[in-house]
Amino acid sequence: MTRSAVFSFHDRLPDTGSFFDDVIAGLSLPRKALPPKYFYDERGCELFEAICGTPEYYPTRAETVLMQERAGAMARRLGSRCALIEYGSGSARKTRILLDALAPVAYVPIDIAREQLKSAASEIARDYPGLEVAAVCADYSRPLALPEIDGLDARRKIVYFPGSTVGNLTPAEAASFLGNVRNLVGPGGGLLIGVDLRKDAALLNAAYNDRQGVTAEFNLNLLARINRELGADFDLAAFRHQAFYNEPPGRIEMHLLSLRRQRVRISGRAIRFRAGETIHTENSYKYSVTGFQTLARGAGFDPVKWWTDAKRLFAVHYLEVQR
Ligand code: AVI
Repeated sequence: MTRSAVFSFHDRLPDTGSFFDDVIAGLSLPRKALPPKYFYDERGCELFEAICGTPEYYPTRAETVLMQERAGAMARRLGSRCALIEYGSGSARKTRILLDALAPVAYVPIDIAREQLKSAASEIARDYPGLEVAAVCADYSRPLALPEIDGLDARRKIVYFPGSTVGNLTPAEAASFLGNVRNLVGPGGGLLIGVDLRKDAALLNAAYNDRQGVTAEFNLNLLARINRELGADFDLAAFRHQAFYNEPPGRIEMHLLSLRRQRVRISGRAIRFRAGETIHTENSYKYSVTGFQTLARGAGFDPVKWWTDAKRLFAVHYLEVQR
């Protein structure tokens, strides 16, 4: 008997009104900033995929090799017959390595990028017959409720959060995010999370300033998106990509630098820029193993096990809810 794909799609994304409000609020701050979650429109997703393939951007390759080498050991730690919930599933390439080793009963991918989520999740449903796939389009930086699918409540829940996206939150935001995850998975639940490690500044600076300029285009696409979706008139040639490692807090900062004094209109609102002023578009925090474990403990998780690659570029941590 062939088993058919079980696939459902749950749309929980706020409307574009919140995009406009967030953009105006961010650009009205004394130090202008925009939330990095808005990078990921269709073009942004394509550009992020391209970043992952640049010679300089090591995290994706390091994490993929780590998953290929250690997925069996990870699956043994996580235990079988669980429900796997993935945050920021994107193209879900690393997920397949984990799904092959873990064989969960349900897979709940959650992402803000609707089209990419739809296609990646439906392909997984097709390729893993018998696996219940319930995709949720949502902003997982806020608390969320899981879709009501058969038997989910009774299953041990494991959240998978690869890609070091936790690094795009400040440590305080990361602590509150981990607290939300702890509440979602509940007692007995776990979290498998990919975290980029601290390392030499030269390697980090190169990773966010690739020679082909893909990261620059990814950063500038945020302004292009605001032009497209909110009817703004950003002149992309009047802004430049900037990324650097800020050693004391241990984070890469990405900015868009205004090359001249200028005024931009966004749906009738005027925003002024000084020459040399920046919009802070992203932080990417890097954590030592102990630094991340301390953060996790503070959010109610026990660190159980961690794995790294041969070059010690990247770590995957497995955490369980404290008893
Ligand atoms: C998604 N996130 C973990 C990436 C990072 O490395 O912080 C986003 C990125 N920004 C520039 N390059 C990649």
